[in-house]
Amino acid sequence: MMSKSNTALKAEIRRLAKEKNAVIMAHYYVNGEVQDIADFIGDSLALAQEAAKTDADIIVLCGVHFMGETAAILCPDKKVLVPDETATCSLAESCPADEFAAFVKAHPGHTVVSYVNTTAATKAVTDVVVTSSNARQIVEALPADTPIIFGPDQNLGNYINSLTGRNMLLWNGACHVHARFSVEKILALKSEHPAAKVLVHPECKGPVVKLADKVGSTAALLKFAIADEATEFIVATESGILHEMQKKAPQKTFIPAPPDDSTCGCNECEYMKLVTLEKLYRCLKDEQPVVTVDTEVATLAIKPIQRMLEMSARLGL
Ligand code: CIZ
Repeated sequence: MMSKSNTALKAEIRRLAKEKNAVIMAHYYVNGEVQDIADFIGDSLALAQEAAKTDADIIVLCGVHFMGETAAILCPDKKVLVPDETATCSLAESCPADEFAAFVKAHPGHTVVSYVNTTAATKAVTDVVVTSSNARQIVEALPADTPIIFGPDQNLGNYINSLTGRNMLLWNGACHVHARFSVEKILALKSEHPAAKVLVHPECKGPVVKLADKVGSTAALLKFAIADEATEFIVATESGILHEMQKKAPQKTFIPAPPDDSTCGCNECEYMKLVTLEKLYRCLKDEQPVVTVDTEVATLAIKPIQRMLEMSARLGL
C-alpha cells in the first residue's frame, strides 16, 4: 500500500481526533510536524496539567513513554495512547525502580524528590515529583531541615543544590542528550556570534550551565527567547525546541549548540524522534498502543504527581 502524503495524513489525523474526541498533546522535543498538528504542546509540567483537566475520551501523548504513563496515571478513566511505545527515556532508564527503592531504603528519613523523567515504578517510591519548570520552587517549599533524596538527574540536582543551598543526596543519572553538550564547541560558536545569548537546560553538565545567559526548562527558555532583546541565541537543549522558538520569534536566529565529538554529533533525542506523523495516524486509527500502568503502582505513583500539581498551583506555576 502506498503511504499517504503528509497533507493527507494531517487531514486524517485531525478527522480521527474529532471523530473520537481525542486530544493530541506533544512535547517540545518531538518532530516539528507532529508539534504542528497537536492540540497542545508543552513541557512535562504543562502536559500533566493539561491531561489532568481534559474532557477528551482519548489522550494521544506524542513524547516518550514516561509522559504517556503520567497521563495514564492522572486519567485512569481515559484511553491514553502513544504513537511509539518503544520511545523510552535514557534518564528514566538510568534509574531502575528496584535500585532506587534500595537507595531510598538505605537513607531513611529523607523526603524523596523525583524528576518527572522516571518510570511509574520509580515515582511509586517518591514523595513529590518535580519537572525542570518547578524543581527549584518545590525544593525551596520543603522545610529547610528536611533531608532530601533527589533523582535521577545528577546535573539538575547539582544545579538545584547550588541555587537553594540544599545538600540533596543525588542519584547518579543523566540524560544522554544534555550530558554531551560541549563547552569548547559552545565557546567556538560564541566567538562566531558574539552577540548571541546562550540558553542552557539544567540537565546539562555544570561547566555548560556556567556559560549560560539563561538556565531553564524548555518553557522558561522559550519565554526568555521571545521576550529578550537579543536577536541571536545558542540553544543547549534537545533541538526540537527550536521549532517552537522559531515559530514564536520568526525574526530571531536560533543556533543549536553542538555536542562533543565523542558522540554521533547529534543534539537530537532519537527516542523523541521516533514519534512521526505516520505513527500518530496509525495510533489514532487503531487506538493502540495503549499505555497501561499496574494498578498498585499507579495508586502509589499518583500521590507524588498530585502533590506536584497541588504545590505548583499553590506556587502559581
Ligand atoms: O520537563 C520536561 O518536559 C523536560 C523533560 C524538559 C523540559 O525542560 O521541558
